[in-house]
Amino acid sequence: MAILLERAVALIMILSMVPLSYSSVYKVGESSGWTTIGNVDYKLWSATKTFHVGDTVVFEYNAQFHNVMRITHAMYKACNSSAPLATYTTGNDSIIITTHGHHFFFCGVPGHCQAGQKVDINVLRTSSVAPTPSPSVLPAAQVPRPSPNDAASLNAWKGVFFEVELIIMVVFASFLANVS
Ligand SMILES: [Cu+2]
Repeated sequence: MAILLERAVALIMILSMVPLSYSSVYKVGESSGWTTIGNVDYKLWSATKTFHVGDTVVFEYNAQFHNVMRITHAMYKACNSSAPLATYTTGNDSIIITTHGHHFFFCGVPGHCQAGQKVDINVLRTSSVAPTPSPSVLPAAQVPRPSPNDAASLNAWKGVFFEVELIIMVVFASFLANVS
């Protein structure tokens, strides 16, 4: 029984080290949150982040005064809230980014998008590489850009990790089934 416990703990430790370490949670606007107060520069906020597929963005706001709408690029540019792709209204909305490319959001309350309450979360195709230093440390131009080949091989490795995790989970499940 002690061996079983030891193995289980080891497996859980392995699992906790694998792909979960790749995803991050980003609070939009940091301590300011999602607001029209204080002229938060969401464009700048977004530009200082390196988003990856699997990351979570959190919109924190007073639900009496704001909301979150996911919209197309055209709607984003025009601040057109007539046909959002999705609307969030809890005041604490966690949205997992599941695809590469641009993800546009704004507040659908009249006038708020025009006042700057809009953000473009851009997940670069090569962004699955190690996190780059923050722009305050190094100007973006000096940050060495990984070659597409490096990114591809890293993506391949990520795939392998996911597979390994799956295999471990299957083995673990059958292992438990055998014991009981
Ligand atoms: Cu608003």
